[in-house]
Amino acid sequence: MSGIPPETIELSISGMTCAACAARIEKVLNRVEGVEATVNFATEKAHVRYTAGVVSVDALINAVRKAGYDA
Ligand code: 9UX
Repeated sequence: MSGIPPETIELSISGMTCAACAARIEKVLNRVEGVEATVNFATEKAHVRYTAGVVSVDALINAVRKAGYDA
């Protein structure tokens, strides 16, 4: 695909209490259109590659919040 190059952002995640939490957040973020995310439980960071204009940082944060965590 041509077009807008992806942006990357590092989100600080709070509220994860076990490693499966990280997997859950990863799933939630990756379900968002235009997003590729990995979540590190140990560092409490989400590394997110997204297409600006398709998805906003607010939308990423809201997805994390809706899943019961904070970013
Ligand atoms: Mo672990 Mo996280 O049992 O929502 S998955 S605490």
